[in-house]
Amino acid sequence: MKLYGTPTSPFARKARIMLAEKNIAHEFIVARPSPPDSPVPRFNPLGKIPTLVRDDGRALYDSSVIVEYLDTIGSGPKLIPEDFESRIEVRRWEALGDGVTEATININHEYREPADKQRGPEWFKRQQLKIDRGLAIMEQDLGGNEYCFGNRFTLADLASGFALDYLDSALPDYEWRSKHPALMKLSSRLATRPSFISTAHPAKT
Ligand SMILES: N[C@@H](CCC(=O)N[C@@H](CS)C(=O)NCC(=O)O)C(=O)O
Repeated sequence: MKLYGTPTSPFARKARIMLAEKNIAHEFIVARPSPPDSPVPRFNPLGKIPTLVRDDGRALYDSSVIVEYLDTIGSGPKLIPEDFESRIEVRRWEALGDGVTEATININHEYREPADKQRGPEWFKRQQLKIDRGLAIMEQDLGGNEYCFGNRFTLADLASGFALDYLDSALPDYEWRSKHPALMKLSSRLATRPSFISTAHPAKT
């Protein structure tokens, strides 16, 4: 199978961490979604990464569908629980990680616009609040536990981890650690996992 994405895309990284956790052989095709000659829209009408192309040629998107597919076909412990209530709870964590990441992307992209073209402070504040409130709930729900859900690594940890790492990478001045000691510890623990190490965002030069 082939995963289309870029080394800096947070949502592609989410899928790549899952591929690594589940020991799934694949080809990582580096492709940006937006250039006119991008191969991505051929497989994904939405023109977004990650896009997974299965060996039978069928394409899957978005990251949420991709991680469920990979969790089911890969080896090792399941990262999305079977039990309904547990699955819904892990999916809620995933939604939090995805939502914090979307707000981070929005702010990061807007900063790249010329100052006179940027949306106003109210817009920035709204995005910032999504991150602030998202992290506050993650901190509260993690509490003193080692894992976001249950007693082992799941998609809930994966989702929190990719969101926090992208926040560090995209908005390095956003200081979240002092107010979120549980998330800080979680992030440090996740940073030692081979799946997080092998997919880490490239260092900025
Ligand atoms: N909800 C999507 C979000 C994916 C996404 O926003 N990907 C970005 C790169 S990180 C992208 O492809 N942006 C190009 C576009 O939106 O046209 C998912 O979970 O896969």
